[in-house]
Amino acid sequence: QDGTGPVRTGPDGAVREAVAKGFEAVYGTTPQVVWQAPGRVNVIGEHTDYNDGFMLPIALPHATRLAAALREDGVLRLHSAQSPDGSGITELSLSELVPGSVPGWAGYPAGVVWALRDAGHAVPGADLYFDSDVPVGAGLSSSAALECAVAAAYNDLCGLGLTPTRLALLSQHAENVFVGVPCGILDQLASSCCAEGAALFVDVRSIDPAEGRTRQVPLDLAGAGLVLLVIDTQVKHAHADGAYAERRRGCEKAAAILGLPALRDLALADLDAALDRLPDDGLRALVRHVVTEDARVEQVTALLDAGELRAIGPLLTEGHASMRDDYRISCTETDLAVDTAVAAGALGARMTGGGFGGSIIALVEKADAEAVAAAVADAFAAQGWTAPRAFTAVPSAGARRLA
Ligand code: GAF
Repeated sequence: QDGTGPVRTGPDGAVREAVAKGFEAVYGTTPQVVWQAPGRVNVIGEHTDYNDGFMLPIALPHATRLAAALREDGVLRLHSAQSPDGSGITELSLSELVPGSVPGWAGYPAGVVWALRDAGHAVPGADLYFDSDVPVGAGLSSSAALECAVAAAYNDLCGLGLTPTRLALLSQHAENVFVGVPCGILDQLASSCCAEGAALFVDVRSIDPAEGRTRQVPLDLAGAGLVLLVIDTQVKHAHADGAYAERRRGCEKAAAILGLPALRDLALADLDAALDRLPDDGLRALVRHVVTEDARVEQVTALLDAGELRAIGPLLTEGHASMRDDYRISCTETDLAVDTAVAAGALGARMTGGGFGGSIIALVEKADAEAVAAAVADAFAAQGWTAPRAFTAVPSAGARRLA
């Protein structure tokens, strides 16, 4: 069932040692610390983050591991065990780090070092060695895992005393400004702040957990006899980045027309009246998705709080229909995966992440998990498409140091 490659489930000490060995092989010295930051799936609440709304992600066991040692010469060196060029080391001068200056995957870790310095933390250079099993391009937040691992390791090494929430914000700033991707805060909060055995309810207007709004919601799937399947369609459509930015602009335009700070400020009860005030069907559909999606996050969270895990299924499937019909970010492959999973007995299913491919999640009875994954695999084979990869999402911890 697990087709995504090895999830390092060994004891922390063994994983730490393996990653430290990789560091030593590349840099010839020993690392000071080893950290890891996970990928995520979002249970519900898609494209709500940049509308100041709600979402409910869990962290995956899949993570980016980072072995790190500080340097005193103003140089940042980066190496990834997954780098296509094998043994290459990217060497950067801290004084030359400016937004847009570092192409490819190295822009994410370099961006975090830039963001820390931009925020007034005079952090030094470092040797960084990455080894990740978060599938890339699968909508599972491999970029956020990279960023949050760097932020957490620097926080530790430099004694910055920053909270996981603050580290998530710095990571998002790196992605927005240094890399130039206009993402919201969902992925970085999930990677930094999730807890084992729980989903993270996020209210973007109040992300400091001390305020009591953003909080851990216990999610014992196994105890309830359930499995949350992740099925990676292995498809990523090329226009995704432009389409994301376009929808974000559409939401901001609609909020401005309605005289609201953000679409989060539109109550579900006022939705129909607000739709009448918008000039076209395109904007109406965006607003309908965001407002109903925020409501779904609140409903799913209430059901989880009440221990009614099976009852969230239909809300997941409704969320998919809303992404497909109103937000128009689904695609043939994710639609077929969702429809097939539901027809094969899933309690509910939806695409997760930014859209235009990537992964779906399906909530299934434990006894049905293999049959549902097989049904989706068969449906893809019948179309002549690349085989999807399925695995079980176990709610895991956010960024942590491996001792
Ligand atoms: C991507 C973005 F990075 C997130 O901020 C979020 O908007 C998500 O798409 C959609 O919910 O993962």
